[in-house]
Amino acid sequence: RMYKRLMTCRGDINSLNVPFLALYESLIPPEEEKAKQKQLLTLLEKLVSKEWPKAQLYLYGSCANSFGVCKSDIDVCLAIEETAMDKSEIILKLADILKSDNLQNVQALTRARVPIVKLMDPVTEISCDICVNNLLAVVNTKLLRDYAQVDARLRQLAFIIKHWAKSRGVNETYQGTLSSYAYVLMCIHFLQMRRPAILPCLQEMETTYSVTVDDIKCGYFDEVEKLRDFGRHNKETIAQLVWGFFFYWAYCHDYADSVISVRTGNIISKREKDWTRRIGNDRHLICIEDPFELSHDLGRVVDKSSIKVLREEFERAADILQYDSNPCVKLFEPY
Ligand code: 3AT
Ligand code: MG
Repeated sequence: RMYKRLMTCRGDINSLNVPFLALYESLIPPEEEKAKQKQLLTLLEKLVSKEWPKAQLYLYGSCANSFGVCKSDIDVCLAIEETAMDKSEIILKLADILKSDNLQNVQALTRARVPIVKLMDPVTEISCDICVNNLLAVVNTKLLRDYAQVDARLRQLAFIIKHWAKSRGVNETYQGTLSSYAYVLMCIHFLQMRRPAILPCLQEMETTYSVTVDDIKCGYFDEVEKLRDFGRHNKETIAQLVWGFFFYWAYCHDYADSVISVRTGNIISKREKDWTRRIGNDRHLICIEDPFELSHDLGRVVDKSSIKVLREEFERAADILQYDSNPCVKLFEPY
């Protein structure tokens, strides 16, 4: 009965379009911020090239995938062919190089899952994480950025979902909730599944961009300027989509059997992936396939207690959007 009652959203849902779009606009980083990021990247390039003339730096993550809100940290990848040193040694060496300049709080985190150097640049006041040879992240950053070009509603939806997740404390992988990257994939998948579809499945189309990284072939259609009117037959508004997103994750997703897959633009079964039982620390309680690293479930950080937290938050959000008299305030209330 609950399901039936909730199947259609409230009649005045579109009154939320204005506040949602205002929130989205307020989260977009100003142009000066982009310029400062470039400035810091140029400084880092100069310092790194003294030691490693052939090395390259790439921006990745939210500063480059177009899903970054204002005042985010930046993520940088150092691409280097260095056979004499292992990753930890490179990280330590990199930290030494950067310490010699007037960068602040330079720290080498060699034991993290992804080893990084952290630092803060006092001139631009930007904090930055630098990883080594994590080129899959550079490629998945491009995929996300390309999807954002297809339909403006993706960026709007993802900003609102990320803002909600941060406000509600469910964007903390170390506490068993989901990464920003996972939330953006959930948004892309949700828009691929609308009927008519709002987003295509770029990996199922003709390959116009292709790279092989760590033996993984990453290819997809990246001429996205040709897809600008792809979603025109679907007139759903941002308010309807935000409601639909939470409604899906609260009441429709089959947590027992389903894996969401941006790669196929479809739902696939856990059996097909052999993700039906816990292996080591991978519990597969909510399954989100990485678009390129197919054995990688972005939900693997979620455990028995955090899945409860997540699902309760999805239900809370869906119910607020359905019944609350002031949903825009309530939805983002700090937890
Ligand atoms: P924030 O705005 O910083 O919250 P973000 O998009 O920068 O969002 P993260 O800082 O969580 O997201 O991650 C930075 C990038 O690293 C995003 C993605 O390109 C890559 N990445 C993150 N987690 C994973 C993962 N589990 N598997 C593969 N790539 C990942
Ligand atoms: Mg980031």
